[in-house]
Amino acid sequence: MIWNNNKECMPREQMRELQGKRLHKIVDYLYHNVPFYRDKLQQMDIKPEDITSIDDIVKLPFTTKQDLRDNYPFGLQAAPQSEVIRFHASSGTTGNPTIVGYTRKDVGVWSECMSRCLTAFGVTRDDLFSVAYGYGLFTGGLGVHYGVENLGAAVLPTSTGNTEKHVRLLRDLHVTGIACTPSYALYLAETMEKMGVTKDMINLRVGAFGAEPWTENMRKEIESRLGLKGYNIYGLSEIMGPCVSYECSEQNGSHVCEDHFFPEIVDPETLEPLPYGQPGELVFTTLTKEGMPLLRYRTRDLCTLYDGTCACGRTSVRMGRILGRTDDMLIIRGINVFPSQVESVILSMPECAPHFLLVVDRVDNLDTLTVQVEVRQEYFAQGFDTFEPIFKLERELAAKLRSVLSINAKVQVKAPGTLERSQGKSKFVIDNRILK
Ligand code: DLL
Repeated sequence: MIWNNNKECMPREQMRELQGKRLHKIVDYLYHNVPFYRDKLQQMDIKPEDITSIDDIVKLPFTTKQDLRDNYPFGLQAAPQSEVIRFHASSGTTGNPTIVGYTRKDVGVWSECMSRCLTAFGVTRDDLFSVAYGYGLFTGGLGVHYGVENLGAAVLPTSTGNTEKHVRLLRDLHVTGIACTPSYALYLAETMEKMGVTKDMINLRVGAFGAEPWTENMRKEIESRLGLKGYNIYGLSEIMGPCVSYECSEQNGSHVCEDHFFPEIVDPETLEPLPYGQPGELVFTTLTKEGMPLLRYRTRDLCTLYDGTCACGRTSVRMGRILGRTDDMLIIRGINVFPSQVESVILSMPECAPHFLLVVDRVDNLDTLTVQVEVRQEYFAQGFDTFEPIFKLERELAAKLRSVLSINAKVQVKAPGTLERSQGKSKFVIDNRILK
């Protein structure tokens, strides 16, 4: 099913024309309302009338997270305060958080795009949808909430926390859909198992998972433990929130809401645009936003874009899975390591549960990597409480990690349930080097 046939299946030429018109308008709007952009454009000798087609996007300046921090809190806001009806803030581990203001029209566009996502996942007015992303400054909770309501399905605003109560509600209210982080979905499955609630006792059939990287193996695991079909949803607060792109029934990449968010891939070093099919840093320009529009915002997410009509009928550009982030890439003894590489090795071993932690340290001026991973309950029950099978698993895992990462990692296999669980985004890395 398609929510907005006109936009989601628009012929490519027509879409590019629409994007070009919208780009001109947004550049003009920023030029007249945001001194930061006016200064940048003037320095580059660009006037709004120079931007006449979407191809002109390459002439425009990039925007970085640092620009948002430097202009904290309202420096990049284009709409007057009286027009803003909501604020969200992105979680920043360092420095100021990013404050994003939305006008009434922005919230409407957001709900529209969220309804596109949910419809692509097969959600209808007959569904009861539990929104278990955090409600609050994070965009996950309220963002999905408004989309469910806009579509006409019923929303159960469970948010995070009190997972046992959540399980009881899923069972008693015959909840059919759920939105949460993939790691929370696994935590929910664990809680259900502890409570003796099997997947046959609940009615979940569709899951909207995102806000953090996840893999095909995690998808299989969540689907089999919760008895649903899991779909990817991607987004970021600076651009809107959840809804920037979404999978369809083909699950062959995530369709970008391109009439609102124009995607590009650039080389993160040279910032040169890269063609479809080549991985690089994902960059977005908001084409219709009023509150805080951004030109060529560098997401720091690494991925690949694909064009071509999808078998589902949508014509929009698709994003591959997020391969990593330019800023969560660890450099360990000079070698680039992405947590997602470690995850894929761990998930390829049947004995390992999808719960792991990378601990990076510096001992005698030498970087060390320790990978802690939990063993699955069923293996633990079969003798993993003795040392020998644990040592064997540690050796096997270390050898596999060495062949994939080209560095030696120390592996520590842990008992089930011992690594800390997160209800929001998971923390996969502790880098003790930063503290020294
Ligand atoms: O995480 C918005 C969101 C909420 C998306 C709920 C999906 C569902 P931020 O907190 O600003 O916004 O974090 C954005 O999270 O740049 C990615 O690195 C990561 N991310 C989001 N969705 C995915 C995904 C929300 N599906 C940052 N796969 C982004 C991988 C994701 N990473």
